[in-house]
Amino acid sequence: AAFAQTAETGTPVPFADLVALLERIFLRHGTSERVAAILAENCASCERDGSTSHGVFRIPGYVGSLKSGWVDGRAEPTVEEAGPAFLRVDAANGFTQPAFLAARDRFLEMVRDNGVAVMAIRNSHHFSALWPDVEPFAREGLVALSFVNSFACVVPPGGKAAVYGTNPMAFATPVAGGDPMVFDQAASSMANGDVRIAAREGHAIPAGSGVDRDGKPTTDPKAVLDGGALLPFGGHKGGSIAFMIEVLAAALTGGKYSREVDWSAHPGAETPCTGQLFIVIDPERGGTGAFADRVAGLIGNVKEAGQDRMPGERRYARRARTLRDGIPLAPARLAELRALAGD
Ligand code: NDP
Ligand code: PYC
Repeated sequence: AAFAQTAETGTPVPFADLVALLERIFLRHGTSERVAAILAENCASCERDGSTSHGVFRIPGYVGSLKSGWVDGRAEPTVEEAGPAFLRVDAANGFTQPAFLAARDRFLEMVRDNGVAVMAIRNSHHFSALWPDVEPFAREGLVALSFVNSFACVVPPGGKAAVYGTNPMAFATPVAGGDPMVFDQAASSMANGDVRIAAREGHAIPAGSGVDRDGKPTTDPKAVLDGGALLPFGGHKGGSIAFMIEVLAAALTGGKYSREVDWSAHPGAETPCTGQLFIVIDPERGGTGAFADRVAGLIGNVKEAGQDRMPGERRYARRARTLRDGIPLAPARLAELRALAGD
């Protein structure tokens, strides 16, 4: 993440061991085996790739939601065909990723048959990064876009009350001869997870990121979390993107708007229950026969022009390193995870 420091020191834990440890935590707190396996793989992948704001730091939040009864760790999603290229998925108050994966095979058939398809997921708790959802599509030769809304913690530009969530969007495209190009970014100045990490570690946040409870600019993460709010990135332009994501991920799917998320009766809950939209396109339907080469060419142009790093490259480099050397986890964090697993 842009702000949180990725831990590079600590006990190196092999990826498979981290997945197994997280799986035990989910199972111990009431999920089905399938849900535990999916969430453990997803969360360990975030930690592996250095997506620190959505790695193991989030495990107490997942547990809080499960323990408080806010989320159903055993939910059975339902998948409904709303047209030849439109799937509607009701996650039934469960986590989003198991609902998404339950529909994914049929969704891929729709994309192949029609050149494009939409998946609209509702009643779903997404508490992770989005890149794990979209990167695999690009590895299968497809272009993928996804949008999620979260919970009200972002004020519209010039506004006083939080209306939007941090509302991430992700884009993935195949690239000839290389890994997919994937960007995955919040519509806010920074992710709420990074604000929480800053508060925990006693760092200020960058000027212009957020406001306190009186609407005054602040660099104190605790003031943002305690009645304040984040700002959209890029002023009114980020505000419009946050708006679009509320429309696509909530109004269109039937999920809740970020400002409708009300977990006040579930102390400890942290996973917003909203919606997620996917739009996946088969780029071969463009008829150029050279799509992935063209994208590789564009990346070449961007790099020649002076951009030293494409989105996704940092993650891939860290993935290669941690798969070889293990994922460094601070001893206190590892102890906390083992305690949650009942080890
Ligand atoms: P960042 O600002 O850290 O990164 C955004 C994107 O920009 C990433 O693809 C990143 O690539 C890329 N990037 C970062 N720095 C550079 C650079 N110098 N040059 C080129 N590319 C760069 O992300 P955010 O803080 O906005 O979001 C962090 C995570 O939080 C995301 O994964 C998001 O999905 C998640 N999130 C989830 C929410 C939810 O409701 N589930 C809500 C809000 C956020 P790379 O990854 O390779 O560094
Ligand atoms: O980091 O902004 C965030 C976030 C919200 C929900 C999940 N992550």
